[in-house]
Amino acid sequence: MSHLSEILLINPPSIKEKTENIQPIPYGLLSIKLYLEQKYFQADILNFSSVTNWEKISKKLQNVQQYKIIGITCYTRQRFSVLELCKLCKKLSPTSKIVLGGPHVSFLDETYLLAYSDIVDFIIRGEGEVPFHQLVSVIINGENTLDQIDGLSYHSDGRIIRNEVSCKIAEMDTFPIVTYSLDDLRELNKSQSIVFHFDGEANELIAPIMASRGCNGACSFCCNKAFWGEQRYFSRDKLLAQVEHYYSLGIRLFDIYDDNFPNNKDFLKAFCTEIIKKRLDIGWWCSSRIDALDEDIIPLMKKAGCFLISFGLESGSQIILDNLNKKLNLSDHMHVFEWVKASDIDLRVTISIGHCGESHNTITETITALKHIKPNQVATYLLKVYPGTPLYDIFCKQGCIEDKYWLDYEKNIVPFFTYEHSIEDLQAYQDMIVDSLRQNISSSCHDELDSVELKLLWKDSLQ
Ligand code: B12
Ligand code: SF4
Repeated sequence: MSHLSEILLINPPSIKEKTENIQPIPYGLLSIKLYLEQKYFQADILNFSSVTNWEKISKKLQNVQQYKIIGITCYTRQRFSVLELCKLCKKLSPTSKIVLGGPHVSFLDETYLLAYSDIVDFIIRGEGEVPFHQLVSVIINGENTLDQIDGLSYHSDGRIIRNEVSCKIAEMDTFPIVTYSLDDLRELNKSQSIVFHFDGEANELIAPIMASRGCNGACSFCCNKAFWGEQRYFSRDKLLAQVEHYYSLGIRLFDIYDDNFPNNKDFLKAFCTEIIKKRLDIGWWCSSRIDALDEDIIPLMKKAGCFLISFGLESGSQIILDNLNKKLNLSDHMHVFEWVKASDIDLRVTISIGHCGESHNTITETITALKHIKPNQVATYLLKVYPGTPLYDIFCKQGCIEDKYWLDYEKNIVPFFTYEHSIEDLQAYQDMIVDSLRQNISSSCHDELDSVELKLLWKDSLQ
């Protein structure tokens, strides 16, 4: 006899924000569902990423009363729709407990719990699998107590209680291998960003895989360090099992979601060697810090199917790199780009515009660096401020923002870092970069007004 699930996990829409939610079933939400299954709890997932009106969502939530716990992912970009969804769920099922998790609410838990005490019951800060399972055990089985749950924030006698986060040390291999169904992969692959990166191969299905969480960097605009802590890897065999699962379904292309996949050289070497030994005919791309790669490993990565590496260059100016706490000397690592190109791996760099100290001169340095590096792809963004980042703290201290900003439906989706420059200045800097590359651009893609992706061709005559 099948048992009705008492746990619902929801990927929110982006109706209020009027943006595209490019995550049809976020990797993290799927990981939580699969982790619960390991612990013998069944959870249903509702994916509202492409739903554009609340009537449809209400209809899909008709049976919501059956769920004792409703968990919703909250990234900054969907924060208003998440609140609308909480209101709707509480209206339809007042006794269900609503739990939020994800990088936005993890750093604004008190703000949200105080402002929305009627519709948000719990917030889990940071990594979700273990604490969500602990919470489910308390609510459904009456096991343990709330104060034993890592990283849980909740109401108690008119106060907000914030439990310490300690489960970051959970062994990665205790988590499940995340595998999407073919239908979900098809949905995921509609994302503009994926189509752009994989170009001609866009007809083939691409699967996201992950070897690690966290990053050894601590850049000022990124919440990674505060969110995940030190970088932790799955075992090589666990990653291989993920690849081989998809391989057996005919999938040959992989998007490695890690922030700095190559950081652990032994892991990378062992992974590439196994792919080659097993003759898995796959293609994959990954992100890397510039200081994570050495000359020997890059040809091995190529042999194992790596066709693109994306580097968070951010700027060609050492002053800016120091200001944003990149913790590397660019001139010491410029040869990495040469090694990548020499191995016939496509080179992508991302540039963020508007850090402390940005000026006409630093932008000129960035342009000079780009012309020297000659990447195949460049993505430029105007710097935005996300909660949980050192940049956000600077913005707060300067009185440019306060936590309640995020609750105001009238406010811009995510604020630009306008501490030193206006948005117009930042756009002018972005135009400077794009204009300087104009004759090398083979195609471009404007994800939004503030972000431009370029594919570049470098002919000898233009060098
Ligand atoms: C892959 C990725 C992308 C892909 C998305 C592909 C896809 N279709 O999903 C691409 C490249 C397209 C992308 C784009 C962007 N991204 Co992105 N991306 C990531 C990345 C590297 C991995 C996401 C992931 O799957 N993580 C792994 C899973 C396991 O983690 P998770 O989803 O966070 O889930 C865990 C917890 O959050 C928590 N949790 C999550 N949901 C829930 C729900 C409940 C109920 C509970 C209890 C817990 C919980 O538990 C989960 C398991 O531990 C993260 C950085 C990172 N390392 O996480 C950035 C990240 C998510 N991206 C970010 C940003 C800012 C962007 C962009 C806006 C960047 C830009 N300038 O354009 C765009 C816009 C996206 C959009 N339109 O919405 C930020 C989000 C910050 C924020 N506060 O929201 C992150 C965190 C990077 C960072 N450190 O700043 N991104
Ligand atoms: S290197 Fe990338 S992922 Fe790591 S802290 Fe810096 S921006 Fe974040």
